[in-house]
Amino acid sequence: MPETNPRWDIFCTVVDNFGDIGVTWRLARQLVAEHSVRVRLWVDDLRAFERLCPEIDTQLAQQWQQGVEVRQWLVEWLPVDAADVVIAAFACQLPASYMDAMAARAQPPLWLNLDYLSAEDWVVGCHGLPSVKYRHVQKYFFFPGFRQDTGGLLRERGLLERRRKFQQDASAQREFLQGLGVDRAPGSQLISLFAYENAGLASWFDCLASDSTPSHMLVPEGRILGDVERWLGVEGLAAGDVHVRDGLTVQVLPFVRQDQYDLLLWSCDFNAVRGEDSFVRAQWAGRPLLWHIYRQDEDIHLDKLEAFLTLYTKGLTRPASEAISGLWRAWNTGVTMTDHWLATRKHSPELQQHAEAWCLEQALQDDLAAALVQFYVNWI
Ligand code: TRH
Repeated sequence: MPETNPRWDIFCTVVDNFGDIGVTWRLARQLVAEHSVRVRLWVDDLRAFERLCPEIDTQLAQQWQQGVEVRQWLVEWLPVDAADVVIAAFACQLPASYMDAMAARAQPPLWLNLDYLSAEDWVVGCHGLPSVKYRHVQKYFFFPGFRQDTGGLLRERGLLERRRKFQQDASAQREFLQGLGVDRAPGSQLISLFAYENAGLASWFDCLASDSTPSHMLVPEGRILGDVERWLGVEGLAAGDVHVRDGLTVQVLPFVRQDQYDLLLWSCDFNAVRGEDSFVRAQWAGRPLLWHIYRQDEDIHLDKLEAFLTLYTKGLTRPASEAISGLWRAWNTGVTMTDHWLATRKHSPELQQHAEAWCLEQALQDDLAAALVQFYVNWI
């Protein structure tokens, strides 16, 4: 990569879970691959990173992965020059001496706070606004989002074409699933389940078990396994375990690398996802989804949920809209899922069509990496 290409620094603190590193790693790769910029990704927890990208060597202070320079963000910060563009992901606090390095540059860098994803109305008004200043270096808000006048969503070039090709290729799907040890029973619906602890799980699983259409539930190892164990009446579930209860087969999968997770979502008829990154990826899968939103104090996450539902359900018939909204609300408040799941099943052809239409509509927006690059071009 020519030395003249702009240099970007992306800072990521892993607060909990995988969303912080999931988003920044995806963004860093895309900036390098599609915009020829040089990216250093500073991460304070390489073990979380390793789960998404097993090639990561957690011992190294500096390494290159897929064209991205990955740097361990150590507590003892060693001075470095500041880059042309500096992204603090999710309001993380930059090291003090790095801020001094930003201020010491002849041409100050573009300093951005990459915010959390929300469909709320106020995001449009705040996207791109100046935030705080450090000496003469101005910081700006950069909001991802679902509407024009936001920063858009992460979407790699050619993603939807790759997805469509895979979904039309039964043998590629079979091969991928077999690689995970999954043998889909003919006529069964395939569901992926990635969620936080959830009291609504038992009622959903009861419903699936008693359905005349068999279901095959794929559960990557993670926080939901405790609820799955309680429902099955077993302990110590691990990747590879398969349990059948009437019409429901429950299979535990290993936590797959990030690029494989897309293939899992593309293979399933219905995806339960959580947080931020898996939520967006499930939308690009073009299949109906169930979102377990990240919980926040004073239930403000429920406002975010409603804001998204308002956008997402536009264009659905009223019964289908009520079915999917009811299901999402139940899942996020831990109440019984039974009636909502039955209603969702009833409207499944319409919800399927809608998922594809929503995906195409969202893909009309500039993707987040392109929007960031454009923001920089406009700023210089
Ligand atoms: O892990 P999360 O719950 O992350 C959350 C959210 O980002 C939330 O908004 C934030 O506040 C909190 O972290 C701190 O869910 P998310 O965002 O979906 O991230 C999961 C990542 O893990 C995503 O990049 C997909 C990836 N993944 C795999 O790579 N393999 C897997 O098998 C699975 C299930 C997920």
